[in-house]
Amino acid sequence: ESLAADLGDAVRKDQLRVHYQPIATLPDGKIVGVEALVRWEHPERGTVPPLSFVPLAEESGAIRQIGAWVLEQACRQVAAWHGEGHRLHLAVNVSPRQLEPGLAERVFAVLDAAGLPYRDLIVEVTESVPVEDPVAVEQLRKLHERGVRIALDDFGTGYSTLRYLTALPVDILKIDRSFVAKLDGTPEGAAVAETVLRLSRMMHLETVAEGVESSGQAAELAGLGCVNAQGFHFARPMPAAAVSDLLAEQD
Ligand code: G
Ligand code: G
Ligand code: MN
Ligand code: NA
Repeated sequence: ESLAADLGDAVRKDQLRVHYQPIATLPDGKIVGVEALVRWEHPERGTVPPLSFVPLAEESGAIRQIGAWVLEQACRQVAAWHGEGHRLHLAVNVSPRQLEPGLAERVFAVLDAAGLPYRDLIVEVTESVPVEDPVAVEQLRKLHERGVRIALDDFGTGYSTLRYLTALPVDILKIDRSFVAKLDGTPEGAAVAETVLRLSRMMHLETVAEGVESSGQAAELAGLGCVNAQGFHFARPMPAAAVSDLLAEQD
C-alpha cells in the first residue's frame, strides 16, 4: 500500500490530528495565537509528518478535504479557548489547490458555525500561490474584505517575493526561519529580518518571526521591533490539551 493510496481514507477513518504551535508576543512570550498543523496517525506507520503527505495530498487533490477538516477542527478548538477567556487568533495553512471558487464562502460558513470572529482567522499562503491566477487572488480578496487576515508564509524564500506584496491582499508577513537562524548579533546577520520588518512597517503590515529557537534570537528580534514570534524557544506544535495547560499556567 502506498501512502498516497491510504491518504484518500485518512479523513474518513479519523486518522488525522491537528496540533497547535503557540504564537507569542516579544519580548514577554505571552501566547496570543496558534498555528494549526496537521498530523497523520497512520495505523502501520505511526505519525506521518506533513512534509511527507501534504505534497501528495496537493497532487491528488485530497488536500481540499483535509484542509476543510483541519479548518473545522481548529475553528471549533479556538472558539472553545475563546469561551474560556483566551482570545487567541488562529492561523491555518492553505495550499494553492484549495484556492478555488467557493472557498471563501465555505470558510465563512465554518467561522459562523464555530462562532469565531472573522478577524481571528489568519489564512497562511506561501509564495507558491500563482499570482497570475485570478481565481486564487479573488478568493483571497473575498476573505480579506470580510476581515480574515492573509499571511505570506516563509516570506522571502520565493523567486519574486516582492511581487506578492502588491498582487495579493496581504496583512501579515512571516519571516522565514532561515533568516531568523542567521541572527547572530551582527548587522549582516540581521539584514534580512530587519529589512522585512522595515518593509512591514512601511506597508502597515504585521510581522511574525518563525523558527525562533533561542532567547538570543528572541531578544534580537524584539530589539528590531518584531512583536510576534513562534518557534521551539516558546513552544513546539502540540495537541490542544497541552496548549490548554500552557494557557492555564500563563493566567
Ligand atoms: O508541522 P510541520 O511541523 O512539520 O509542518 C510542515 C509543513 O506542512 C509546513 O510548511 C506547513 O505549511 C505544512 N502544513 C502543515 N499543516 C498543514 C495543513 O493543514 N494544510 C496545508 N496545506 N499545509 C500544512
Ligand atoms: O511555516 P510552515 O507552515 O512551513 O511551518 C511550520 C513548520 O515549522 C512545522 O514543521 C513546525 O514544526 C516547524 N517549526 C516550528 N518552530 C520551529 C523552530 O523553532 N525550528 C524549526 N527548525 N522548525 C520549527
Ligand atoms: Mn505556516
Ligand atoms: Na513557514
